[in-house]
Amino acid sequence: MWLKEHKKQLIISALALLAVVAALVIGINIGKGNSGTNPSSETVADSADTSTQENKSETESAEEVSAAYEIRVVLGSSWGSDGAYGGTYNITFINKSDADVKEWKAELEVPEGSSVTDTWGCETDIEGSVLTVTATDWGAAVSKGGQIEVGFNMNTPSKITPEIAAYYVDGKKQDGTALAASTEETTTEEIKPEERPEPESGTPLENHGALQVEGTQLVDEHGEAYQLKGVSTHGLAWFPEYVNKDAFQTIRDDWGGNVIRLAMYTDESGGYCSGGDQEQLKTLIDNGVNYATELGMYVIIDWHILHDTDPLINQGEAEKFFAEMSAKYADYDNVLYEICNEPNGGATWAGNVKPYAEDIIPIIRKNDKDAIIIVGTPTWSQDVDIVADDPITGQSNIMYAVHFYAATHTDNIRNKVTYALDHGLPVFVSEFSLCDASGNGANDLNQAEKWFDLIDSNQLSYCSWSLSNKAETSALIQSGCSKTSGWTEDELSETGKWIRNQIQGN
Ligand code: IDC
Repeated sequence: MWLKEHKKQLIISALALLAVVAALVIGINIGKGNSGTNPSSETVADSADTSTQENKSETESAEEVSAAYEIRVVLGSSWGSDGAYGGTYNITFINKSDADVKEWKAELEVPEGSSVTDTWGCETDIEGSVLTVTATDWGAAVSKGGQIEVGFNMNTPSKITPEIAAYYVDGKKQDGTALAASTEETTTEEIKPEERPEPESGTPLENHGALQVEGTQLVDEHGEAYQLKGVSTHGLAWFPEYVNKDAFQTIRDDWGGNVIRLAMYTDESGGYCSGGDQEQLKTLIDNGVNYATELGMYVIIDWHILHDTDPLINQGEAEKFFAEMSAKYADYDNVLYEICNEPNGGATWAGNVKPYAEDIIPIIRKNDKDAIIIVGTPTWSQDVDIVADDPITGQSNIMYAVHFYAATHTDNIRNKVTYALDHGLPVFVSEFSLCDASGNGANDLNQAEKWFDLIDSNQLSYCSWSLSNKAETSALIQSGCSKTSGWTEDELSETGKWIRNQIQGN
């Protein structure tokens, strides 16, 4: 009885919360874009279509009012008090047209005196009360039917939900004025019924020992092809609570995973080279390595460059860090090093990443002769084809990172992987998710299946982003769930359920 009442209250609270979230969402829909009217994408929210319907004039046919683009701003977390508010704002751009978009920007109304402190996937500029947000890097191009979410943190004199005054797609101002509230959509594809795999007796490490690279294949101590399958943490500084032994054990015993990637941002807020507490971060790594070791799992120490674009920028710190890590874990057969998560921006293979790797690898090798070292590749670890034409020579047990976000990265990146493998380059999918490159937006499970065909047919190793309950699609745990281990299936996000199923081999 109590439970029933309690459940009812929970449902009421959840509904109230939803209403608040919906109220905080401001969107703008365009009646007719400049590039077609066919909203054929499965990734587009139904709620957006409903709002378009509401705003159509009676004489327009359904086809004519189909939105070509949708753009909306969501205020995520906010903090501060009277006179000084701070908030995280995410802007989702949905391309419902039948043509790819190369660039887009939005003008938002903000109170005078506002300032942006941090951005992802965009650049910002404030003049008076107009904040211009220009999508850049991974945020700029949105293929037809796709969507992207970029964002920024902003301080404002008062708490606001900014309105979009105007926006531009490929240089053309869009003339939409219809306002619509919409909520984040979720894809409701049926998840295959779970079937537990035959549990391995003994731990992964006991059974497979020190790993090596043979040709393009990761192999175990018996020379048998071996696939590492597991999850990446979110930024260690942001979600330290998931570095706990029970969490890793859940991944091992319930999910069937054998690897955990410890992602340590270098340049984001709280990053190792951007004011983060280095000792605390190293303690988290040490705890993570020890829990993994006690559980007989493999563990990747990830130098998570991202905002810093070029690994050369923090190379001095990286040298000290990897000297220390490799000395500490020299005798651990289960530790892998990932030396630069995602070079991007102007960082090229020949000019930046390769020279960096050629400096860092010998530093690790001085202490640890044979650990697997994963080298990031240019364009957010996508250009394995370029690397395949000019790999690092004279070293063994080197692999190269390829990362994908299934709703953004499709055939062209898979083709790069195939090219790389065909040219003898060992590839490791050290980070991926099913949604778009922002880590958010709708999952594209069709594309994810295609990726897994490629992964499994080549026995590629992989880690899914991210072991956290952040309110974003790529988080594996439901955002309402605060448990840090022992999650039931219901406590996993759509992504979490799908990945668990995948790792389990169903
Ligand atoms: C994202 C996180 C998000 C965080 C952001 C910070 O999901 O919560 O605010 O980083 O910049 C990557 C990166 C990875 C990104 C992820 C999603 O390696 O750090 O995490 N992504 O954007 N490459 C492609 C996508």
